[in-house]
Amino acid sequence: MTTGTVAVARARTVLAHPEKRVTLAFLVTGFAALLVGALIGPLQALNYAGIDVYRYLPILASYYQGLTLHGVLNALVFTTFAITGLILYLPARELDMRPNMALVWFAYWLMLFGLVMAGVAVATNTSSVMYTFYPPLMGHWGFYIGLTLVVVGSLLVGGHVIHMRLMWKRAHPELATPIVAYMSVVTWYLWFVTVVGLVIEMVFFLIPWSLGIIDGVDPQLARTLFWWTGHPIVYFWLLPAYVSWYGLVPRQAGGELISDGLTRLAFLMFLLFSTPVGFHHQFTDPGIPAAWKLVHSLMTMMVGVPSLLTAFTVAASLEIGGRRRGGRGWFGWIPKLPWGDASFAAQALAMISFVFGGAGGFVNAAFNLNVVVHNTTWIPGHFHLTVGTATALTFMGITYWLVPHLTRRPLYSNRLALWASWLWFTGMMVFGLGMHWQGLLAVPRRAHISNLADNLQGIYADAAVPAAITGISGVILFFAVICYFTVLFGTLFSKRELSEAETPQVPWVQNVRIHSEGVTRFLDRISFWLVIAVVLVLIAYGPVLWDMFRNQVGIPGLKLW
Ligand code: HAS
Ligand code: CU
Repeated sequence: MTTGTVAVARARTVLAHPEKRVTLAFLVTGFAALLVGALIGPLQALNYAGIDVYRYLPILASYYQGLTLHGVLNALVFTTFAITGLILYLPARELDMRPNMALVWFAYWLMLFGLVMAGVAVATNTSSVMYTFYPPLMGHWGFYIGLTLVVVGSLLVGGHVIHMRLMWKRAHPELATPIVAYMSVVTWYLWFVTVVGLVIEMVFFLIPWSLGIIDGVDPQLARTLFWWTGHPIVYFWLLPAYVSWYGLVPRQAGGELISDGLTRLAFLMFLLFSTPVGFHHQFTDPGIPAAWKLVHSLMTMMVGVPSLLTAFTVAASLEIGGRRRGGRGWFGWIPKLPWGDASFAAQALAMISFVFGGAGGFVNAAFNLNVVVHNTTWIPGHFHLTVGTATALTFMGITYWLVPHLTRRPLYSNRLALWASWLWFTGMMVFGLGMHWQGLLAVPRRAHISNLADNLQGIYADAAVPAAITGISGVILFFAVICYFTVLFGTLFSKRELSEAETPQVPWVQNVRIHSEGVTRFLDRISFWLVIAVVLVLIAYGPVLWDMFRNQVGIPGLKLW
């Protein structure tokens, strides 16, 4: 094909699929945030090896400013932007519907505006409150309003995707929602139930407080509202990765979806059990009756079940692929998987990391074991295997086919992409080892450990080995970041254009339409399940929050930096 015909073909696909551009905008913004956030990561790891790089870095005022930027950009901004793009694009394509572009672009600009506001607030060291922004630490109002706008923008897109699915159902009442759209829509419903706590916290407490309209905020109430959102948000990060693990990766591996019904059931279980569990972040908080903490602890075990289901079904779907490629024996199918394909390898490695991240989660969730690990480096160890690898590495793996698909540019280098994926996986596993281990030796999280006061010097000397391991992981991860972003930008700025035939297509695992009957029909009534989810939240949070609302003790803001 000549350059001219390629350009014409390209213009045609852009016209036919205007959602490609906006998806790319969401992805690139999210990954740009990750680039900045992830480059700060090695500094955190080196801190835990006793090396204080902050001393030599004039652009960051403190360890805590660096940690805030790291957590906000990676865990809040990267995830929300990338997810919004991903689970807008996939269901729109699967349902073959055009999103309302004006609305979606408006949401994008609103989110970008919010990101700039919050980013400026943190960058100017007015809001070193970390990504949990617990009062009485008080940030700048721009920080709270900015983050709220990011959430509002994502809700606009989520509401629109839900609306698209309803329109599709109206046009096809006899069919069940196709599987990827189903998973995406349930994830958006989950996000709506999830954000209620945070929105109340922001709108009624933190924003008026930071603007000086109210004098104080009750830290306990604010923490409780925060964790209403703060736990299920982790499934908002995880489920888009599951969309890929269930709906796309098996195809990339030559396998198939094990069970359509089980997949839908797993997602509904997340919708039901993700939110009424937030007290597992507050086991050590006073003011919450132990009985309610126990209820949340048990509910947490329930929300582990759909992930356990996923481990078996996704592994089985890959096993089919490995056996079709000639794998024999119990484990012989594993080396036969397409490990040479960077997109597959990244996501398979992400799955493996999640086995360890998930197992640690059950330790955290156990009422009594939590006391050992809470507020130690064990916790960042846990969440770098979950959101930092299961989610982030999966999203990286997705970009290896999605960015060429959206832009018609060839992947910069599959080989370098493989390096990036393995380095990320190795770095995070090593980091996980070092941090979990240090946590068991009671090293606190979020501590500027490389700059201890004189009377505390040597207090963590028994953690020297895991501390060194943690430091090494930071160096590995630095190289992973360089490799990954070379691939991403190399792809985006490539001069070569792919022909239509060369451009990767969405690897749908199941391209058939299923009739809405029997159990499938029951599972497809998502709004019915939503009502049950809301009732469970009201039961789990109602009495405690009611009590807290009536007994508020407002505390003025503190700035410790
Ligand atoms: Fe967690 C704290 C409990 C999952 C993220 N978690 C955190 C924090 C974050 C976080 C960010 O109960 C810190 C918040 C803060 O700053 O304070 N977590 C759990 C439990 C699960 C869990 C029970 N967490 C996640 C996920 C996250 C995440 C997912 C992000 C994406 N977590 C806790 C608790 C705390 C906590 C307490 C508070 C601790 C404290 O004291 O502060 C479960 O959902 C985990 C279930 C997972 C599994 C694993 C299934 C494995 C799969 C892989 C399959 C592998 C295959 C391999 C197929 C059961 C699905 C195939 C083979 C090949 C060869 C390719
Ligand atoms: Cu949690």
